[in-house]
Amino acid sequence: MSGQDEKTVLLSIGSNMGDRKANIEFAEKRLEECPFISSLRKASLYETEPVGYTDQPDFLNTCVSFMTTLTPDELLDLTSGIENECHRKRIIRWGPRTLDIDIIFYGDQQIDTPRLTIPHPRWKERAFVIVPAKELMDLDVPVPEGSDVRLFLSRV
Ligand code: X6L
Ligand code: MG
Ligand code: MG
Repeated sequence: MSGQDEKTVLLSIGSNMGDRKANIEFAEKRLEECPFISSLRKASLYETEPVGYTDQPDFLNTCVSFMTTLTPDELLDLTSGIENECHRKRIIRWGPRTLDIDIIFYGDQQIDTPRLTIPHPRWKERAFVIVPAKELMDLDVPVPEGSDVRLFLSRV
């Protein structure tokens, strides 16, 4: 497990079922205690209206960034495992969920495999991703070409 190369990762986290704040804090704690993750930073929590499928409760959304030696696939296994620990059930597409963790950036890499598309293909359209991401994306953080978060803030 875990290669040598350290990458800066940005995750989007959302919850709109159960104790939303506790679910997000659970995810942050799980990430923080992973031995292959360091320098974790948390954005503020934002209450947001549902997008995509609107007949569901409001979300709490945030982002976290950290350094990791996990590969993208290992990171996806970790985040899916945390979603499952939080009793995520996949019933309705885009429907309510206790916990959703999406990988937005993995360094400046563009990844397209059956399991993973990074950068997340629709992050630029979503205020609930951009606004918290903006709190964490410093000038010196490497991101994929065309993916400078700060350039998209004016649209939301
Ligand atoms: C047309 C068709 C326009 C579909 C937009 C947008 C679908 C976003 C899915 C869309 C479309 C999504 C969250 C959410 C979801 C969240 C808030 C999704 C997946 N996740 N709304 N809706 N926060 N506020 O985390 O992002 S479902
Ligand atoms: Mg999502
Ligand atoms: Mg997801």
